[in-house]
Amino acid sequence: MTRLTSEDISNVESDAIGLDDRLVSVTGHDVRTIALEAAGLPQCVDLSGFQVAVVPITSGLGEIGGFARSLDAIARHIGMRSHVTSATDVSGFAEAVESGVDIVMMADDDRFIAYNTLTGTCADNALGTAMGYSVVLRDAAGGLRGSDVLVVGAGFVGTQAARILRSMGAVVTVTDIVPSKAAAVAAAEGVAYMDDVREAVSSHWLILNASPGEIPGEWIREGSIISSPGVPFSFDDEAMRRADVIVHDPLEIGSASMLTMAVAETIRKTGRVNMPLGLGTHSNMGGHVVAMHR
Ligand code: PYL
Repeated sequence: MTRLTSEDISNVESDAIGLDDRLVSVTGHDVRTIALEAAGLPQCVDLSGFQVAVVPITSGLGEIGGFARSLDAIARHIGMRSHVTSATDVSGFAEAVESGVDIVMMADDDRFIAYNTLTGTCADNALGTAMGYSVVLRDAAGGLRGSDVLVVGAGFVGTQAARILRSMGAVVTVTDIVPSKAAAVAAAEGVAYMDDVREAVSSHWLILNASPGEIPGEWIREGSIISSPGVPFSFDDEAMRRADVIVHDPLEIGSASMLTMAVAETIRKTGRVNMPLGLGTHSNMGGHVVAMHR
């Protein structure tokens, strides 16, 4: 997993890049909507009933400047209540749990999780990122059923994305600079693979890029739609000219999707939701859903 730098995330707190506006222009949906879709929750879920605590973690390579503040801002941006704990590490986790929050978000050098204090489950950022960016690709493409989709990168995110995109009805091909990794994911997920990354990229116009490596612009087909969680962002000017859409952010879509996935665990476990009067009968989670918890 490539480690973010404080420079990578310097715009997250201020949302200076106007991610929502850019996402709405290419997918029709903002981060909150995409994150709820990624978690399989209806758009009317009231996230303000959930409290998040972000715990800075100093282990290993230590804190990333602005990381905890950025996560706090993302949680608020999708409508949740959130704060950063005053303590770090174990003390910060204890502070969060003892304060009665619903979700604890924290990351060391190897894992980035949203811990659900009610269910004891961990929503993982790799899955959240794969879900969120698969939804982005589907929405930007106007649906993926029967469409050829390429996943670049056979790591944690790419593997999950291959499974998710296949479940969305896409005809998935995986490629990686290490062909054996792509072959292994293809066998495990029941999808195709291509050894040659350049040939794979140049033969697809729907791409989920889950690799840290650069994809040279001359490989990219005109009009491509690229959903790209890969850190760092590595598309050259030619790529930006040829592609119709390239969606990338360093943290928001994956973190927001991880939070909604953690929230969905609570809703599933409690099963108690308030339905406003007059909505008549509802199946599943229809109508205005306000998750009750505690
Ligand atoms: C979560 C990001 C996405 C890509 N790479 C992952 C990464 O940079 N992980 C390291 C996160 C370290 C956070 C540090 C802190 O500030 O709490 N322990």
